[in-house]
Amino acid sequence: MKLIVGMGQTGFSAGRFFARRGEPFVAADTRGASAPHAAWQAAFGAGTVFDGDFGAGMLDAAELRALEGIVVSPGLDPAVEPLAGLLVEARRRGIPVESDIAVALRHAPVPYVLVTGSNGKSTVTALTAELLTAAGYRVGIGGNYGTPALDLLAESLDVLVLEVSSFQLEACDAAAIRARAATVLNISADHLDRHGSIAAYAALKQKILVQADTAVINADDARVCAMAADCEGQLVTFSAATNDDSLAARHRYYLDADGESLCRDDQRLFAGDDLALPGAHNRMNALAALALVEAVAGRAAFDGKALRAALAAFTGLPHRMQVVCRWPINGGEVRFINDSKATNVGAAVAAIDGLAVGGAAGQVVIVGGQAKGQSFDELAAALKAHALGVALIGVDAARIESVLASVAGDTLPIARCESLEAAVAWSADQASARVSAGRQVVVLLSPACASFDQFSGYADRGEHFARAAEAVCDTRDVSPPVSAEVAS
Ligand code: UMA
Ligand code: ADP
Repeated sequence: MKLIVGMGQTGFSAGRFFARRGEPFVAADTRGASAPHAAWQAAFGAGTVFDGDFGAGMLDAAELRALEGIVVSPGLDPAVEPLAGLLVEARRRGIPVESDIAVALRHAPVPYVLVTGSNGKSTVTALTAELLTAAGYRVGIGGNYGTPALDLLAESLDVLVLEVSSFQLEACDAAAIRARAATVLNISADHLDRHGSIAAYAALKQKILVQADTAVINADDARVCAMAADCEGQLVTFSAATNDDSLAARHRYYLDADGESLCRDDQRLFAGDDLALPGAHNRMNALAALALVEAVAGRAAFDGKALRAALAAFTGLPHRMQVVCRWPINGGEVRFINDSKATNVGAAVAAIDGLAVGGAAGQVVIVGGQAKGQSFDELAAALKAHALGVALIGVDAARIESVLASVAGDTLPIARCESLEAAVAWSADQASARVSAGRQVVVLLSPACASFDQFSGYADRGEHFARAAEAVCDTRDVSPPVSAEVAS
């Protein structure tokens, strides 16, 4: 008997996995009556939901006497009651507790590639999967992004490419992870409210590198470089600095001196124009993806036309630096850019700095939401350097405002807004006042925070932003929305 804790996407995928294997299971959820019991029973039948109260006492219940393992969902903090008590008691009784990723990797019938980091995970996961598909592989893509990992095990595939989160790596033993290739893209503060310190957070991410056949290391990130010493497989590095050999890597991926071309060892693989993804951070993401692809498919995969075409066709994922609409005004233009997926300070700073070098005359930035225990010093510095105005939303707006006020004083217009719609309207006014002939001002949603205080997730937040921006553009008589375009 298995106990599945949490009736979210992960819990359902675990239920399907055990059902396929004919293993008995029950599910429990800390949300009581608001958990999706009916949907669960419809999917798996009566008797698959634990009836009693959630907590350590569950382990004495008759239906859980023969319990062999617990699969715990990533959204639940293992240090917070009532889960904490259950886990302590499970460990005392020697009952294994695993995340879905741990179970999936143990049962994976094909090699797997793992991608983690603070920012760029989904982009690198998706790009790697696209490139491997172009190289002729049947690729299963999922994990923290898209399809839960256990669902992929039901498909006929050649390789899995999985994004993994720090939450999924908590109940996952490093000794059980043997990736064909793995990367930690970067480490900046995120989820510190749950992990306590950046060191603890980085240690979780490091787990995927230790036994990987190929560990793909960001040579420009000191916290990632520090992980290289514990890697047992071969090292491959990527870097914006030309061909730096400080880690004595097997191969080095880097940007040429112009900062555009994608190079490997002593060769230029692709020109900047071959890559549709905009921005300096995405060149780093592309280098990481190429290194992962080589680890699976070999160097020869870069030779044909298919891979070049796939690289050129990949314009990025929704809610990441996506141009929503344009408002021509005063001979110039206000552009609305949706970067709702910037759920931490590192991602928002990359967006703000990237726009500043990208030719926009200025930016009005919408930030805020749930702070997740982050420091906002770096964000305030980037906003002070590059923003024309800042609209604050969400439950932790006051915290951000006080850091911003201490860094920028009264030099920067700041507005506390009740809603995202109000923030868009204020930002549009600020931006339009700064537009002049031939110049472009951006209204950027790059919140640096989680969205759950006001939205069901980053996608919901991004859609609200897009609707509000389009309404502004429409009522102010502009060109139609450019939904698929990506910011440059
Ligand atoms: N919850 C309870 N009690 C329970 C179970 C869940 O209160 O018993 C709450 C959680 O606290 C959380 C919500 O329900 O607020 C969802 O939790 P879950 O673990 O059931 O989540 P899933 O629906 O299974 O989605 C998870 C990932 N969510 C989280 O880690 C919070 C999804 O990543 C992932 O796509 C999905 O599994 C499939 O693998 C989302 C995410 O926000 C996109 N991830 C974080 C991030 O990217 O920063 C880590
Ligand atoms: P993740 O899955 O890690 O959240 P995404 O690919 O979804 O990463 O991108 C999330 C946000 O991070 C986006 O706002 C994007 O612009 C930004 N971003 C993407 N790659 C990087 C990177 N390498 N460094 C910093 N920020 C990045």
